Amino acid sequence: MSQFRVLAGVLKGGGSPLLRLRAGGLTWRCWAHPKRCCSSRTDPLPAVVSNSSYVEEMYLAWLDDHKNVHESWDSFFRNIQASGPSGEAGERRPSALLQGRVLSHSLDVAEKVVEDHLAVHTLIRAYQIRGHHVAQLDPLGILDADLDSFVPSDLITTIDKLGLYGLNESDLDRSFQLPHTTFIGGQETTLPLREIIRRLEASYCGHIGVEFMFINNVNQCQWIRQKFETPGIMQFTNAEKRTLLARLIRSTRFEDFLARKWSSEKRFGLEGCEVLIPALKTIIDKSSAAGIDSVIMGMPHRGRLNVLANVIRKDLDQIFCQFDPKLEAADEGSGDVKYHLGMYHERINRETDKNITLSLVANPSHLEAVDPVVQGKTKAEQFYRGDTQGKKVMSILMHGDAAFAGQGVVYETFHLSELPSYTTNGTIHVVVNNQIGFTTDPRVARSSPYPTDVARVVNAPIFHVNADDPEAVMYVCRVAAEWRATFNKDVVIDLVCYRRFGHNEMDEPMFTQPLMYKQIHRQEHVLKKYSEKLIAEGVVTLQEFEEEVAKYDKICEEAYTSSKDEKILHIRHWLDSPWPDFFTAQGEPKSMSCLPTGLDEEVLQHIGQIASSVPLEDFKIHPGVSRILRGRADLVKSRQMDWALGEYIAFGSLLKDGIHVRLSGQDVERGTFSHRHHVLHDQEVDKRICVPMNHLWENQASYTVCNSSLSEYGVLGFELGFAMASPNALILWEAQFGDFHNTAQCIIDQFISSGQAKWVRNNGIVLLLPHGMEGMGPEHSSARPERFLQMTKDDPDHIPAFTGDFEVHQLYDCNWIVVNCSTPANYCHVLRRQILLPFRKPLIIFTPKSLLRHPDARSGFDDLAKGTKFKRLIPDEGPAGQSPGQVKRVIFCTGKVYYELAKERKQQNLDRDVAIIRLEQISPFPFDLVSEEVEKYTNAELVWCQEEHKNMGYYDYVRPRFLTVVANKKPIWYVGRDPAAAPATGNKSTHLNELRKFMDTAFNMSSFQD
Ligand SMILES: Cc1ncc(C[n+]2csc(CCOP(=O)(O)OP(=O)(O)O)c2C)c(N)n1
Ligand SMILES: [Mg+2]
Repeated sequence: MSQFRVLAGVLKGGGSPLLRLRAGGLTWRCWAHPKRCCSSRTDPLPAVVSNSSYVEEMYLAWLDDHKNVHESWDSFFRNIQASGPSGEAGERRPSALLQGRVLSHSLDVAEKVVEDHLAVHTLIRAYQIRGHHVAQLDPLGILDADLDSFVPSDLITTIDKLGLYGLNESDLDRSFQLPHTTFIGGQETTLPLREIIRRLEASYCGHIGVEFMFINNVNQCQWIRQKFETPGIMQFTNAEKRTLLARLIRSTRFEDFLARKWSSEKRFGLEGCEVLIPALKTIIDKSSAAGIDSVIMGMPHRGRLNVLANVIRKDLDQIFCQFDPKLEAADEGSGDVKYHLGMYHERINRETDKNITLSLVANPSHLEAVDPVVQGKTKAEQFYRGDTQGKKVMSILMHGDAAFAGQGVVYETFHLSELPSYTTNGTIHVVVNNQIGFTTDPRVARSSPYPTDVARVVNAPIFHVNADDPEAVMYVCRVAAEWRATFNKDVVIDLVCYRRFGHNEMDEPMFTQPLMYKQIHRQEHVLKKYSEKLIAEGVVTLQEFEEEVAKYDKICEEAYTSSKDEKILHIRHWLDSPWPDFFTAQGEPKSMSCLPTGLDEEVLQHIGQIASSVPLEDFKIHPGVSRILRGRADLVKSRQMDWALGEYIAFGSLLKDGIHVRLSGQDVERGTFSHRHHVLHDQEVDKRICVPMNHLWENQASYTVCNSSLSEYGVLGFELGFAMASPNALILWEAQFGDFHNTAQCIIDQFISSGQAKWVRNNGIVLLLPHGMEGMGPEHSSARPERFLQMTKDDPDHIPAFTGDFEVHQLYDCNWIVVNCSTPANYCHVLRRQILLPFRKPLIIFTPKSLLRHPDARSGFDDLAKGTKFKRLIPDEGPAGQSPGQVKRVIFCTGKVYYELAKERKQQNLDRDVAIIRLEQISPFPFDLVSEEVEKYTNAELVWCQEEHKNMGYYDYVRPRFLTVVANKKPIWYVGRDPAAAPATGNKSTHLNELRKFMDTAFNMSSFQD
């Protein structure tokens, strides 16, 4: 209140040119413009009244005729009059009296007027901030969308609430100047309090609850206020209303049709939120009008078939035939249930007459997992089309209320929305908020008032809307699309609705929500309510309505009849990301071979030279980085490479061939282990950077290397989505340490390992997982190879025929490739092979830590020379390999332990007795090469050695396959750490003891004798 007093004092004592007075968080800017003092009578009341003769002049003019002065002066004098002693009102007074009594009295009264104005402004602001809490959002009228029946005390729901503001009932008819932070006045600058409250109630407390005042940007707040406060702004033409009705008919009758034909099938119907279909169509229409020609969508189960049929316009017979249990699958793979499949469709948008491509990304049951995938795919499309502002390509994500509030990946995805290398320039989120999750009530399913509160972290406006008011829904969709087109930021539409049936059509909701469902049974269908409204308004006739219903029912019946002709189900027809030029017309690879992955010497030299230089002038790098670059230059001179250079050569050579390379993950720019340094930082100019990889060749593809947010689930999902968009890109995600991949387990299990089988789509994403037991403790050690290997689909008991290009055929048949390279050259080869293959498979690479700098873990340029290729297995090339007949023991291993074994063998002088063979590609298991090796060492015992614990690592995977190779005629002995619960010890000395112990076993030639 003290601030109010300050303002009154200023009013009495004259004003400064610019006064900023804060009242309850509200900022008033008052300009005491000198000109105003001698201005015309049509001038408005200045915020600071300081010149008594001016007031007098105005007062006298007003007494002559109230119309003589500006309406604000009119309001001012009326207020003074109303509050003055009775009998004086309207009396013309001599100037002295006016100055002596009326005016001084007026100025006293002005204090009250200002207080009242401030109060009214605070009231307006209260509605803007909290109006949504009392909006009528629940179509059932029994629940509170914000989980709280509390009515904010600063909203005028009863007359006595006026007291909070120092106002009373008699003030309701007083006019008040409106602040520039409201649009409720339309053309009016003042309104009676009664009207102010009425308009605020209409804007904020009707069927739309606008939550936006937390947004930090004033212009954005003003934009929203204008969209929801301007009187009469929510207008629809009759044509728009008819379109809305027609869309509601389709949405409703589609579900009715499915329910009639397949009453005992699960379809996760949309009943209770039929308005979702017209809502999406409005968003798409408006976005198409704004220039968007590609919309990528992700959604859960609820209403998915309806979206496919009525938004994407998948042929109805294709949808209906999915219900036929006799239909046989034509494609390889396991397929998926009908409400998970994706879709891609190009069509003309009827409202705008423009082409539009709509795709719905296939998803698993795991709710919200598809969110980052959709974002990645959208980003990729924007990137390849040069659509840097997202003016052509956009994403829409749909959510259930329980999942939106409960799943952490929603938060992770929101946090990508404003990051330069991850933003899709605004996503429109639509929540089907049926106020229940399976059988669980919201009050026990979330701690936030709304299911949408997560969106507040990125300053996304949230439009809550009663889904039984289709016009209100269309309006918020229109505004959301305009918001996205204007600000390129996320926005949320919260469709507050209900679920007419159980979680699925087989469920009984009365078991758990009896009262809610009693109300739902009484609830009139939205189509009925809206059609009656339009008929009453004369927008359509009953006959027209019935004809429209009959027309759509007929379309469904005809499609049903033709769906019976479908004998075979082509999952291929449900592809969300087709790559037409990459495959043949039948979707097959164009060849079944892979070119060698070696390179010309000049390419190696050129990349090596750029990798060890700073291609920008006057760019001062850190001395430590200088040292690293000098080291690289020395390596290049001696035609050698370390791990970082091998990677550089892989990326650089692919860029030369027009392949986009994108490396994303935590701290990937420098590299967790400070070995990479793909982004150089000027030590003297803040934020000046140089990415030498983008300075390799004139017409090269671009290289994106981006430090990500600290998320695995969200970021890996995003990169998987990015990799979906094009086969001509190498997309890599690197975990900080390999074990952190498990917070993205859902993406790995549900999309990467099984995606092709379920959705017949290829994906060539590469996972770089730092792995190795180096005494760093239980975390930071194991990337859990056992898990990836357990999920491979190659048969341990069956050796495929060694025909054709065995390597390529085996890769074609697998669900993913798992490698652990021991040399930089092989790492480079496998990355290049990933692109040179005629199909795409996910590639899991266990990458080293200490090997990054290990002097033995180097390759010569010759290992990458023209004609060379990836070695799936590296045989023993030393004395043992040269005289295999003499060898007593063959140790097979993979990765870093090779160097420890080789060192130990040398120390124990066993170079002739023990062969060490490296399995570089673990899965698919190189049966052909392993067989060759086993046959070569006829007299040797076979050992698998790993540094991981026995119940981890590779042993469980390789053991049955080795036994298959030797037809169970020989054992394959285990050497490594004992079984354990934790992947590694936290004690350095225990770690070394364990290593010593298994090294002793590996080279004790009597270890396996009875
Ligand atoms: C990650 C995950 N956990 C659990 C489930 C099992 N489940 C399927 S639907 C559902 C309720 C979803 O509620 P909501 O998000 O509100 O969507 P609605 O079904 O109400 O449309 C649950 C828990 C799932 N599919 N995914
Ligand atoms: Mg729900």
